[in-house]
Amino acid sequence: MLQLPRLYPILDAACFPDASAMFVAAEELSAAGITLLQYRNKQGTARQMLDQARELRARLGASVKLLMNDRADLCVAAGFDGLHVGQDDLSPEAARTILGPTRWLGVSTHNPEQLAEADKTSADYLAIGPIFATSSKANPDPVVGLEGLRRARELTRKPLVAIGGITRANARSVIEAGADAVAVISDLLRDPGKSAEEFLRVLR
Ligand code: 3NM
Repeated sequence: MLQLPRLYPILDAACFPDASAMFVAAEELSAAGITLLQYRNKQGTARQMLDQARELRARLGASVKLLMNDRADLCVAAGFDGLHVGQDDLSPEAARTILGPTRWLGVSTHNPEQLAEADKTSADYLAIGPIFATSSKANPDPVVGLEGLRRARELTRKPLVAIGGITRANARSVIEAGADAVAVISDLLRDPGKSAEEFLRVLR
């Protein structure tokens, strides 16, 4: 089974004024010691996404595992290490046929039914959220809370990623409720390097 680092930053292209600002943030996160990063772009064209993904791969080298959001084709084309799919994307098994057996596959879930379903697939890890209120996602599902996270923990032995509204202030409580890792967008945007260092410190 895969061993996830406790901090799982997500770079959302929509949060940056341009691609170069996003690359700078990625390099700061890497210098701070993160080892896993998801690239998320809900608005770009396939070509823009592939260009940006390849640039991330080239800048970050092999010390950071890179996961693509949604797009199995771009994951493979960019030489990424894995894919993260949501409930409306390719099914885990369809994604797996494109990824092959060794790339990582993660699946978003938002309630116990989805989690139990995803647990039966070849997903390498499962995500559950939103744990807390979030403004980084359009039309988020209802908040599951720490109680929902504890229940999720009982439903799977796969590595469990918590997402949604997680900050340096509440990250520790999320790990204590049973998450193996915390996925974070907004609390890493301002001064990414310093924020990542603080996350890594509280999650140690
Ligand atoms: N997925 P922030 S919540 C991308 O519930 C995403 O599956 C969610 O951003 C889910 O750390 C979310 O700024 C947004 O809250 C996470």
